[in-house]
Amino acid sequence: MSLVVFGAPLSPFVRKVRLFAAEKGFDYQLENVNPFNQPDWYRELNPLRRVPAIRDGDFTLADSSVICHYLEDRDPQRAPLCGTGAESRARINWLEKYADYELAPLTTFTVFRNRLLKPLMGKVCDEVAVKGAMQEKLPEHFDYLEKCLGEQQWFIDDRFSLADIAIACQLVNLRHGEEELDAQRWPKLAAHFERTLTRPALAEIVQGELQIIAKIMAKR
Ligand SMILES: N[C@@H](CCC(=O)N[C@@H](CS)C(=O)NCC(=O)O)C(=O)O
Repeated sequence: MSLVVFGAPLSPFVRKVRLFAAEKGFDYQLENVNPFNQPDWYRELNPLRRVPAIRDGDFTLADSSVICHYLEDRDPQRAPLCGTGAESRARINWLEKYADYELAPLTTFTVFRNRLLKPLMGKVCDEVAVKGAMQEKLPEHFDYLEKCLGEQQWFIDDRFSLADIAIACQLVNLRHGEEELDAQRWPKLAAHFERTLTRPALAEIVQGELQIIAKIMAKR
């Protein structure tokens, strides 16, 4: 498989695809595309101009969820990450959507964007929005996820899946935005995050991201 992932490493959706590919054992190459300053050719890969997109041979595809499900369908037997059986698949899809559409607007598009991206673009961090996300909006989502996890190590059928990947990818952006999940209030979810971070593929990806952030900070 000659897989190319297009996107910026600090995007949680790009991270999701990279981690998914790595966990399935697919080699891939990351080609940097800045979501806020894209080359014209990128429109061919995604008319919505969002990252990530992939090229697999002659085939191109956009959207992290669509891409992950495509990679699963390419080789369903190899390290299955999207569940086996209708119920498991549906529950994994639900939590993936939950991460992408309920967590991301807060963890990534509010906390991470305000704390890291806006200052880089010469804009002012909206601390009121960050505090609102952390104190008023995210707690109900963390309560829900804490309950979903229960006594399991992994969200669905106690097997590592795309649900774990999607949720952890959002929490990485929260951490990049210098905020943390309160481990006293949500101990199971916090332990799940730490457990996911010890997976070699994610540890390597996050290490690379921290180096990028350190370089950006040094230039400021
Ligand atoms: N549903 C999409 C969301 C992708 C997304 O929003 N990516 C952001 C970067 S984190 C982006 O490209 N933003 C640029 C824009 O919206 O113009 C996916 O899962 O791939």
